[in-house]
Amino acid sequence: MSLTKNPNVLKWIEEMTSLTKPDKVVWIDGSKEQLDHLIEEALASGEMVKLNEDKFPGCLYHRTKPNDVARVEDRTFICSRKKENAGPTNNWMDPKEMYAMLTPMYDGVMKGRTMYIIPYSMGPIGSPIAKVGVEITDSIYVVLNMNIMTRMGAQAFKNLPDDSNDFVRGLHSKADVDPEKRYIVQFPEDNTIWSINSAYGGNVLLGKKCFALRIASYQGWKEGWMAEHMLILGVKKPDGDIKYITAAFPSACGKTNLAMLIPPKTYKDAGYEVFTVGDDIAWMKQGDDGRLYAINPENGFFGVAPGTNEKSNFNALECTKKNAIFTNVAINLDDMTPWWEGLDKNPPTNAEEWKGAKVNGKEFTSVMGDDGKPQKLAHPNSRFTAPAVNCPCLSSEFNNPKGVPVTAMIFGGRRASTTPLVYQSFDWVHGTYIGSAVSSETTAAATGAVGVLRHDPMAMKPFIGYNVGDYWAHWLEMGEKLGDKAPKIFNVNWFRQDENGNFMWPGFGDNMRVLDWIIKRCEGKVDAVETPIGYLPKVGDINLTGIEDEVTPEIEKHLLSVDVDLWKKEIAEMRRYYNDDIKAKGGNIPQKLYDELDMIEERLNKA
Ligand code: GTP
Ligand code: SPV
Ligand code: MN
Repeated sequence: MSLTKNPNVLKWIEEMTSLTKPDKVVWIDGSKEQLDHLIEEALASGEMVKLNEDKFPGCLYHRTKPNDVARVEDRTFICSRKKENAGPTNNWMDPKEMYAMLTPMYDGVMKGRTMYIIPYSMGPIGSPIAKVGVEITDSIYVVLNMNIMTRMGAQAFKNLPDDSNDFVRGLHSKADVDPEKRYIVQFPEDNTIWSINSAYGGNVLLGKKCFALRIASYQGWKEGWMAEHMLILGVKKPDGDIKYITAAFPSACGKTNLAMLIPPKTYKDAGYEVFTVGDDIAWMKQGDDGRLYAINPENGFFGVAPGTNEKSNFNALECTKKNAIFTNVAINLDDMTPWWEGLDKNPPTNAEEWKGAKVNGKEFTSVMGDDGKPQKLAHPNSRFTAPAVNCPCLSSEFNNPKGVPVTAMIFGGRRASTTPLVYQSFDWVHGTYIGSAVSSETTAAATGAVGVLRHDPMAMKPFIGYNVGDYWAHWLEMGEKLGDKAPKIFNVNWFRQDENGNFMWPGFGDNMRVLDWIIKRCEGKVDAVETPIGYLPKVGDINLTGIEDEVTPEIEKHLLSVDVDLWKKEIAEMRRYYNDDIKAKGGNIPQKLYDELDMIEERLNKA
C-alpha cells in the first residue's frame, strides 16, 4: 500500500518498478513491527549479526565486501546537461548517455529480490529548510541505516505537498556489488541519484553525501542557501549564552570528534558546556533577522570507529551503546561485542576481523598485509551508525525547525606543517579564499592512497554538485547578503607534527581552548596579531592551564608561527592550483579570490 497520493512520486515509482522488476515491493512506513520483521529477515540471511543484547541492546553488525569499504570518487559523477556546469572537480557524462548506459544495468536487477521504498526527510519534519527524498533500494542494510540517519517513513511525506515535485529520487541497487560496474551518479537538474553495485555507506545511504551535499549544494546555489560538509556545535559559556559554530574538515579529519567535544577540567569548572547539533552536514539559510541559521539535515551519526574510545570521544562511544549498527569493525566472539583499533589496548584473542577471518587478536596484529604493514582487525574506515538521540550532549535545538544562528565558521584539514593551530580571516571574502585553499592529507574515507596532500576546497571537493568556480561565487554572494551579520571565518589545524612525526597539539577535548579564543574574537574580547595570512592569537592568549607540560612555551610559539618561506610556497601552489587545476579546466574563479591571492603574496613579500 502506498504512503502518498503524490502523483509525481507514484509515477516515478511505477517507472522504477517496471525497470528493476522486483518480486515484491514494500513501502517503508517506519513502524517498529516492520523494522523488527526486516531485522529478523536480515539475521536469518546472515546480512546482519546480532551483538550482545545486554551490553549492546538493539545493536547489529554488518560486513561489506572487501572491495566495497569506502566512497569511490573516481566512479562518482555529476551529470548536468552541460559539462561546464559539473566543472573541473567532478567526473561528468552527458545525462542522456549516462541514463542510456545505466538503464540496461538496472533492467531486471531486482528479480528475485524485494524493493524497499523509503520516504525520508532531511531536516526536522516541518522545518522550512528541510527537504524530502525517496530512496528505492534492494538492501535491508540500507533501510536499517536510513532509519537511523534520517527521519524515515510515513512522517516524511508530511513535508511534501500532494502536488509537489520537490523531492529527490534515489535509485539504489547493490546488483552484484561489482566494483567494475559501480556508479554513484547525481543528476542535479533532475533531482535524481542513481547508485549501483555498492552496498557501503556514503555510496548507498543516498540521503547523506549524494542528496544532502551533492544535490543540495546545487539546490542551495539555485535557491540562495548553503549545503556544507560541516559539523554544528554550541558552546555554552559561564554566562549562559550559547554560541553556535560550524566547521568544515575533510572526511576523517575530526568533525565528529569536535562536534562531541568534552571541555577540559579548567573549562568545565568554569561552567562551559558543549552541545552537538550535527557532526557532518549543515544546511544554512539566512533568517528573518539577517543572520545565518543552520540545521543538521541528518538524524544520526555515521562515524569513523577506529580511534574512538572513552578518552578521545566519550560521547560518540556512548552513542554506539544501543540501537546502533557497526560496519566492518571486528567482533569479539567471546561476548559478541564490537572492537576496533584504538578502542582499548586489548585486542580480542578470539575474534573475527572485518573480513570475517577467525583470528587470535594478539597474533593477528603481527600478520603483514599486502602493504607491508601489520593488518588491522577493523578496517580503517569501519564505521558506526548511531541515532542522534543517543548522544549525551545532543543540543536541545537539534529538532528546532528554524535551526541555530551561526557565529563562527571554521575550516581545517590535516597539515603536518605550514598551517598554524588557528587563525582568523580578515573578512568574509578572505575567509572564502581560505576555504578555497583547504588542503589535507588523504584518509581511508575514500578509496586510493592515504596521506597524500590534496586540495579539498571547503572540505567539499568530492561533494560540490556543480562548478567549483560558481560555488565560490555563491559563497561570495552569501557573504554580501549577510553583510555585517555574516559569521566570522577561521582556520584550524590540529595535526601539526614535530620532526619525529608526533602531533604537537593534544587535540580532542583540548580543542576547546581554540574554540574559546574563536568565540572571544567574535565577541571582540581578545586582541590578535596581524600577520600576512590573517589574525593569529598572541602567544599566551590560548588558555593552556593544565597542559603546560605538554604544550611548552616552545611548542606554543611553533604552533602559533607563520613561516614566511613555507607560506610563499603555499601561495605559489595556490596560484598553480587556481590556474592549472581550476581555471584551465573550466572553473570561473571569481576575480575577488585572485585579488586575495595577490594581497597575501604582497603581504608575505613585505614581511
Ligand atoms: P567523516 O565522518 O569521514 O566526515 O569524518 P570526521 O571529519 O567526522 O572525522 P572524525 O571525527 O571521525 O575523526 C577521524 C580521525 O581523526 C579519528 O581517527 C580521530 O581519532 C582523529 N582525530 C579527530 N580529532 C583529532 C584531534 O583533535 N587530534 C588528532 N591528532 N586526531 C584527531
Ligand atoms: C565522509 O567520507 O565524509 C563520510 C562517510 O562522512 S560517507 O558517508 O561514506 O561519505
Ligand atoms: Mn563526512
